[in-house]
Amino acid sequence: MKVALVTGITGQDGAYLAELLLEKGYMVHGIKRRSSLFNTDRIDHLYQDPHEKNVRFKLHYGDLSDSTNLIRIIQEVQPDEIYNLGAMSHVKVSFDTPEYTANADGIGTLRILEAVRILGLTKKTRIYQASTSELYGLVQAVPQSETTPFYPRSPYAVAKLYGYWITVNYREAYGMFACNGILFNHESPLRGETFVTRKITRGTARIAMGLQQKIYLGNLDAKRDWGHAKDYVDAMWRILQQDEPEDFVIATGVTTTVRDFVKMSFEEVGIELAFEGEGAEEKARVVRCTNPEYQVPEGTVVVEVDAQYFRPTEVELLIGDPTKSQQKLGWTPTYDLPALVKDMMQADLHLFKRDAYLKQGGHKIFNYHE
Ligand code: NDP
Ligand code: GDR
Repeated sequence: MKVALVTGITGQDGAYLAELLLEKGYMVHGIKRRSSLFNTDRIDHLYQDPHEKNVRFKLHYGDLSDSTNLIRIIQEVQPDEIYNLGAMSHVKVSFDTPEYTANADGIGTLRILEAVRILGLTKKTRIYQASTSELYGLVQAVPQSETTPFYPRSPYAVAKLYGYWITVNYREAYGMFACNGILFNHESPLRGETFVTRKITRGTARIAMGLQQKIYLGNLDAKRDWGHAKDYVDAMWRILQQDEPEDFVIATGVTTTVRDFVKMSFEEVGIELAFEGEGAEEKARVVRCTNPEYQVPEGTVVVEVDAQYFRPTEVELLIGDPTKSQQKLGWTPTYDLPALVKDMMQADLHLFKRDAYLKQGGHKIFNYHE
């Protein structure tokens, strides 16, 4: 049985990857952080009682900032494959926590590589590093491929740049099977609530159900190449099954503005929007609502730009060139953007039905939103 170790297993990608690896018959170990509340919502359905026989899913407490902990876990687990998905992954928040981000996302990657080397596992253990399209940052050329120069635009991207290069360096210096997946944005119903797509789909669902009045957003002109996380974790696995270690861009090759993502989400609940104003003054009003289930009056302002969400340095345009991954990995996405939006909207409508019932029953419904 192959053994995998996944850092960041409690995150969006960790959850989908763990599911995929279990389906493929792996023993899956994951590293979770200690937190004052349960933080395993996304993987609770995979939990197996350690008292049972033939358990194939096990969690270990740990942190990418703690070398000795990583060395101990890797020694105990002796993984065939490590997927290093753990990171402070929010670009805007990295401007507030730059040093921590560098430690977890940059040096954290080094700690994994070094642990494998120290333990003499360089020939046994294959390593996947979660690199990112944020490395491209300020546009140098489009579409962005494995050979496009990097120009990171945030503390997050600069930390990931270190992670990218230290992975390449350990591959070249020690002959390790260590690969970067340069993944463009990928989303899902499990996406963190403060990333823009999920903020929009959950906001749209809540507005349709009368639980929220407006969504406040930042730069609506930003363009992203959005895919579905389910497809992207399959690419991660394929990258580690190759004969030779290499880096791959994983993307759909289609780019869309945040504004158009907003329109598409509202269309899912039968609401047509019109945008007016520019920059920090931009708003969107309801033109018509054709779904009798939802009553949002014509003329209601449901989206407003709030400059607090602008980033000190922005990445305006991402569009990936997936040619290499299509040819060498045989990877093609199964979800296009309309299918992704539909999946996320259906999940959020389902989720917030519960809050709508509770509200009808007189319960107070709180919405913490950033
Ligand atoms: P999430 O933010 O959903 O998950 C991040 C995971 O990392 C969580 O499990 C989190 O734990 C964990 N984590 C955070 N800090 C540490 C730390 N110091 N030590 C150990 N674990 C830590 O991210 P995604 O699942 O979306 O992304 C997975 C990886 O892929 C990340 O590295 C991200 O930067 C990268 N990436 C993501 C893309 C995307 O579009 N989703 C695109 C390209 C790259 P907890 O649950 O406790 O917070
Ligand atoms: P990104 O994702 O920064 O691309 O990083 P995010 O969804 O945060 O932003 C995408 C674009 O939307 C604009 N935007 C807003 N973003 C957020 N979060 N909140 C808003 O209110 C808002 N309004 C507009 C942003 O300015 C940006 O241009 C994600 C993360 O998953 C990274 O970890 C990963 O590496 C990259 O994708 C690829």
